[in-house]
Amino acid sequence: MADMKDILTIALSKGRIFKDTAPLLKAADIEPLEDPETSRKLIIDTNRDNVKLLVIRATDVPTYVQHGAADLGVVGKDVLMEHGGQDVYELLDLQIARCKLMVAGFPDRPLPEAGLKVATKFVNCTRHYFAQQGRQVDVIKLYGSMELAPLVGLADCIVDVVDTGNTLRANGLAPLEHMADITSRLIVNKASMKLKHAPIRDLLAHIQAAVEQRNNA
Ligand code: PRT
Ligand code: MG
Repeated sequence: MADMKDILTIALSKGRIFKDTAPLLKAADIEPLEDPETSRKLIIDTNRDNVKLLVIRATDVPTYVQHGAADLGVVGKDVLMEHGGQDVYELLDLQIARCKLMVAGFPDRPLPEAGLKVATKFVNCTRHYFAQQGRQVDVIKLYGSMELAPLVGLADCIVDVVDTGNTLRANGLAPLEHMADITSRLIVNKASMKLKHAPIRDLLAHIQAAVEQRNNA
């Protein structure tokens, strides 16, 4: 039985992040004993006595790591920026789940100079981006399907992550302004980094090697 102080918990979300993280974990000799995509378990044991996976919503990952409920996490930079990253260190850019944070709207309609209404789940990022440019905006918080907001007059534009742009196009929208390039990051709780330094360093070295090997392949 592994000593509790040597147990590492890694928080991550199902879907694209798990899919792209699994090969990196495997290269670090970490394999889940159950498939998180189909299992109803929220804590997944791995082949390693001292490593467990917490499978949670993408937006909750920084919160678990901030409070030390998970030692480590894998999270999109978009979600991390929106959270603020309190009490976590960003250890490594895993260069997975690549996308862009963008302002999007109607391709043929310029955005109003004043009274711009922006619908998004990224309210902090959005306020920061427009404030930096001295543009006044009304930010409308949504939890999903942002593309609908301009179509029904709820907002002039949206702020969302875009990959292929197919979802925007399918709704008659287009990217208008590029805010940030996004990839997923390995993050760690600041206290864990001190208390569990050796196993975290070891894990980091293996994952880093896996990222480099994949990039050179
Ligand atoms: O889905 P859920 O509400 O649980 O949470 P989530 O959407 O935050 O999680 P998830 O798993 O969908 O995304 C996790 C992370 O993947 C995000 O935080 C991003 O960093 C990253 N990522 C990469 C993306 C995309 N690509 C992406 N395309 N996240 C979301 N999308 C959305 C996009 O907004 C659009 O609605 O997927 C849809 C398809 O995109 P297009 O441009 O290819 O049409
Ligand atoms: Mg999603």
